[in-house]
Amino acid sequence: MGLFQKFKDGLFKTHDRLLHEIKRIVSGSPKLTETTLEELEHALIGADLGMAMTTQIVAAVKKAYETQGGTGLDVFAIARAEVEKSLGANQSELRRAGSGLTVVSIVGVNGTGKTTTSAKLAHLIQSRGETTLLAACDTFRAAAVEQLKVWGGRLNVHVIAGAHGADPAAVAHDAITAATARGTHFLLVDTAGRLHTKHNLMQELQKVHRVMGKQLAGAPHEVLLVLDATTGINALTQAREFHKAVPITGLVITKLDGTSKGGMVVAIQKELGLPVKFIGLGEKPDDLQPFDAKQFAEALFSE
Ligand SMILES: Nc1nc2c(ncn2[C@@H]2O[C@H](COP(=O)(O)OP(=O)(O)O)[C@@H](O)[C@H]2O)c(=O)[nH]1
Ligand SMILES: [Mg+2]
Repeated sequence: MGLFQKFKDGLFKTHDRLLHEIKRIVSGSPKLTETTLEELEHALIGADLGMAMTTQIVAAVKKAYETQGGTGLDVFAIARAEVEKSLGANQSELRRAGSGLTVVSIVGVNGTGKTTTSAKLAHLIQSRGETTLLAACDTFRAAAVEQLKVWGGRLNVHVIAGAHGADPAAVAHDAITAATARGTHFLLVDTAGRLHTKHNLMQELQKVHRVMGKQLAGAPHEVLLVLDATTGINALTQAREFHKAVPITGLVITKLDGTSKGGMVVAIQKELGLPVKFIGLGEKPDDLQPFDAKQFAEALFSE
């Protein structure tokens, strides 16, 4: 299956909503009135594209109508172009260490999809012919380590884990030692879910990162914040607070297949200025896809 089809299938709910609403609005009125523009605004905000992006699209539609009249009015093409322009150049490549092991830390609140994303990312890296190791640093819940081990078994990726309740920084340390000894390309560190409001838990995460950085210069080279798309634009607050406590280098937006508010990908990236590196479009190993602005815009606004 091609990338575009994957995006289209995964973004089905958001696309379906936008398609119906925009078609209804455009076909309802041959002329572009203030009412139609308001309805369009409403539809775009309803898909969580955010105020800034919505205003930009509506302004572009209005301008096209004023200069070219009804014939030049292709709302879908205009929205596609504006979203693509706004998301900018593709930055979805993982950061890498200059040489040797690259450490990727996967962080976020509970249930956003960190463990699943760690496993899917291991699968993606493997499919590109590189090696990975997983570190189970969610030591709070016994089930969390088990969950990662099940994934490791399925994907044939080794999982480094400590005892239940072990210090996650110690597990991370052991994992770097193991990955370095094996000459592994990527170490993916699955961390415990934590609320950005819990100061002690954020400190614990800072410690995990600090310990890794002492052991291996530059580690973690990439810190991916996992956000659940079904929480919509509310994820923005989460992201801002996390970013204050631990510098985030990229975003992963999961569960886009489960929401009609997939426009939040655009709003979040625009607001935070952090690149969306991967998107989760389902629960299977290859449902994590590198983000591609052009394909995303097309999947959202195809007719
Ligand atoms: N539909 C869908 N479900 C997902 C996606 N990513 C994760 N999940 C599900 O979300 C639930 C929580 O995921 P998990 O990785 O355990 O979250 P964690 O607590 O952040 O580690 C699991 O049931 C996953 O299968 C996605 O992209 N799409
Ligand atoms: Mg987990």
